[in-house]
Amino acid sequence: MAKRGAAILSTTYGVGELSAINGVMGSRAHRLPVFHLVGMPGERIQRLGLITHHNLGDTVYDRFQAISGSACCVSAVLTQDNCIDELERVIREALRQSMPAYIVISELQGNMPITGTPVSGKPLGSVKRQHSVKAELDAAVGTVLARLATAKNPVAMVTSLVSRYGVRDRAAEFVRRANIPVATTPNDKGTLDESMPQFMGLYAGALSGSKEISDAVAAADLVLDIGGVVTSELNTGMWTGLQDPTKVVSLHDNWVRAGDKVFVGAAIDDVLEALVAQAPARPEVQWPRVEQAPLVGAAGDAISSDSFYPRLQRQLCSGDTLVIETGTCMLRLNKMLLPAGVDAQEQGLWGSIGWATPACLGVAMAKKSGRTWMVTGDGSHQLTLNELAVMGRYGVKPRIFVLNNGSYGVEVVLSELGHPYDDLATVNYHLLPEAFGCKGWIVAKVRTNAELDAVLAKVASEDAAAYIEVMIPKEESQPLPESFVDRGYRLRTPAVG
Ligand SMILES: Cc1ncc(C[n+]2csc(CCOP(=O)(O)OP(=O)(O)O)c2C)c(N)n1
Ligand SMILES: [Mg+2]
Repeated sequence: MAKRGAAILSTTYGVGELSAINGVMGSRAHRLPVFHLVGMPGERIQRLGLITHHNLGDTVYDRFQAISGSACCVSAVLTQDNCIDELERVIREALRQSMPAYIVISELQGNMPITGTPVSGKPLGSVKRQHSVKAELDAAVGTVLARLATAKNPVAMVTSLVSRYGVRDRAAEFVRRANIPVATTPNDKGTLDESMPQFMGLYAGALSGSKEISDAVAAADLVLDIGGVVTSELNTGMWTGLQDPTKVVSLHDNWVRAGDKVFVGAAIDDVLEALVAQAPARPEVQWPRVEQAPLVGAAGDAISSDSFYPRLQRQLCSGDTLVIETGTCMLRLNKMLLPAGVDAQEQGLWGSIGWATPACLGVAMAKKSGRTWMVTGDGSHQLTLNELAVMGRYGVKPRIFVLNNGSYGVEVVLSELGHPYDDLATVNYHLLPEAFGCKGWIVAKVRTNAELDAVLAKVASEDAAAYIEVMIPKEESQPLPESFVDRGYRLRTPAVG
């Protein structure tokens, strides 16, 4: 997004905007500036007090503004008279905070001539998002450099916020030049090129990619958090990965924290630029490396997660994007090493299932080169699978894997077996592309490793969209130990006395 600009979402008054609010709130959680445009009854209707549809049969016309507005960091009701000023304010604020904006315009105002002279701006992708205060910036950078100079075992973590502010390459350049081992948390999968020599793998406390990675972070005397790691339970291995605050220096969007020192007015792009220029390279040191998982599973065996992911991993090439749905696949894919030049998109914090299928459509439409891959569970896919029709209509060519285990499998993992509400309706997913008018797609339903290998070879050799229904045994989803689940949900009250 950051280099290209921002997205606009237009929905219908009331019914449409309320349906969209989950997605808009997800964009807020993941710091994406989406402009949500909504119409409303015109002023003639309002002044006459007429009752309209998409409302409750009364004359409260602004009923939804507080609801939709709360998903956004800024909002405006546009009129022909205020729209130039208001749009400038709204655009500026949405970009500054990298969060959605809510814009309402009545059906009448939408057709009015604008008062004033429109400002000729820059493409959104090139607008400077935050401005620094020099004294604070210098002090922040000086503090980071001083902490780096005295650290014996620094590690870095780079979060997706750097992508939101268009400084992902700058952050990677800093890590490379300074030669600091770096990890990413589950929410930040795909932010870094995982082939970079300093990359250690996934960090999530006890649920890290390997014990070596969690040990390396535990042994660090400085954790340079570039972007502000989200400390939710799922992002920290049920809070086992929370850091001692005295060890952490965090670079946020426009502020820096080092222990009890806080610098405000230190924009992340300016901080990183200064660090790239000034941080000395550390000498060669050893750190853990995440390895490519081995190919397992005999040809005639039923596909399992263990056999599926390494095969998928070997299909990904530089320039590709992998869209990851919330569910069992996210737990697996977060640990999978992405090949050089492959990035990933996921919604780990907000975690609304059904996100990935339309996100895959969006990514496939936005990408100018490289392929878009998507892995989703069947339960998640059921929420939004109608977007396949839109993919077919616009001729985009995603490579989609629907993992059919007939269940909300990760719910079983996080609770217990035997709840009928975790079972799903039986759907013949592989028939959907045909039903939705998707032409020229590679479509298959695969049960064995040999069938999977055959269709992957076809996908690799053709420039075509693909939709693969992958049968995964339901029995794979087994509950985690109770003690572990309790730690996440804080179910147990500590014994008294
Ligand atoms: C909108 C929404 N509803 C419910 C949930 C809770 N939830 C998280 S994962 C999940 C199940 C996902 O099932 P599926 O996509 O089939 O993946 P599996 O784990 O079976 O591979 C559910 C219900 C959620 N995250 N979002
Ligand atoms: Mg499932």
